Amino acid sequence: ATWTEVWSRTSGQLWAAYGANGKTGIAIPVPTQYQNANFRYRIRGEMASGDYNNFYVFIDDILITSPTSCPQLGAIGDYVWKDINSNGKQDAGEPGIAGVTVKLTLPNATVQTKTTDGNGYYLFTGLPAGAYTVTFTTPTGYVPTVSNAAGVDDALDSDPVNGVVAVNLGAGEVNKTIDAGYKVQACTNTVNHTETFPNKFNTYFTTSLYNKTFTGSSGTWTVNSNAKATMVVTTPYYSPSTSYALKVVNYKTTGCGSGWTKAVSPKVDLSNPCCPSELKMNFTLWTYKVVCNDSKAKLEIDFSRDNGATWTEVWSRSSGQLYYYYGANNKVYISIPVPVAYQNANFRYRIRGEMASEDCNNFYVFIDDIRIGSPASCSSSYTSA
Ligand SMILES: [Ca+2]
Ligand SMILES: [Ca+2]
Ligand SMILES: [Ca+2]
Ligand SMILES: [Ca+2]
Repeated sequence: ATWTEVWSRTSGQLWAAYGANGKTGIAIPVPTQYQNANFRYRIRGEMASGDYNNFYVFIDDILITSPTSCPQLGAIGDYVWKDINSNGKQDAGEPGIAGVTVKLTLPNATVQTKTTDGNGYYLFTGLPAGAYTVTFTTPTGYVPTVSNAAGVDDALDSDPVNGVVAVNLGAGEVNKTIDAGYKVQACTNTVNHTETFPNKFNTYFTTSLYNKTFTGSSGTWTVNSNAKATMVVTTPYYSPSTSYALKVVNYKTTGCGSGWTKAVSPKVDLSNPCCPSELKMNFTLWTYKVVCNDSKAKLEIDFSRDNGATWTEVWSRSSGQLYYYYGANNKVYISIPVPVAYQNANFRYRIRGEMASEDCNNFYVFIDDIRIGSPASCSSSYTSA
């Protein structure tokens, strides 16, 4: 598209230098910007309007050569890896990451692009001495590990700061210490839960909950009807050491010798937590008029796989214990471990209450903030979705 003139002679100059039908060899330097690059050349002739002699050029031997003082060329590379233990060091067993885009800005501001190979390697070659910039593109699902970690050899560390490394390359230098480490980003799954309360929900409480707003760890919800209340909870990202409010349950048993009254939760989806071990459910719990002293009156919380066919008791208190620990109309916060069998799986839980025959006081439980969290000691070697 754009041509640069490198040699031009008039016909008088041509005649003076070569004569008619003269055969000669001429040397024309290749311009600097076309050295070490692909280029084309063209030959153009023009005849004056008053002169009808013919004009021929025949070229039969083109040589492209290099001077003996050619600059020594170097290279910059060479590795992008998965820093599983997040220490900023290339440790044994930590694999390379393929397909990562790496850009090299040359001293003349032009940019070259490479992609890491199947083993995480890249290499820019044919580089004269000068000031370069290497820019790494963070691969999807990863975040950068610590840069230039203290005490780690430069040959084994991660170099980019905000994705960029400045490199001063000497003549003929091959620098393979420009490496980048990444760790797996926390999972980014969100889940919406909707819960509708049963009719006459508010009548279970001495103070109506109508129009009351409650705040959980992941948002707020409002009781928007006297008859029913709907809550939508969007969980935050599943990641270690965070928790989220899940649903609301109310529970009531009343009357003498009422036997078990059950409340069963919707299915709880834990099929894709980042850190499935040591999950706990935390309940905020109100009790009302727990005055029964008969041990036959009690409250239980059970877990089951998602079909609810087989229940496992995980928490049980008699009314005497409830009263002893929490008193009447109290608000408490309890933590119940999710059984191992239900971690990383779908499950339901149920709350059951039983009233003794000789005690006719009412018995209520209201749970408004259920959280499923992971411990802060979660391993960093979990994998993303
Ligand atoms: Ca490491
Ligand atoms: Ca370094
Ligand atoms: Ca390095
Ligand atoms: Ca390296």
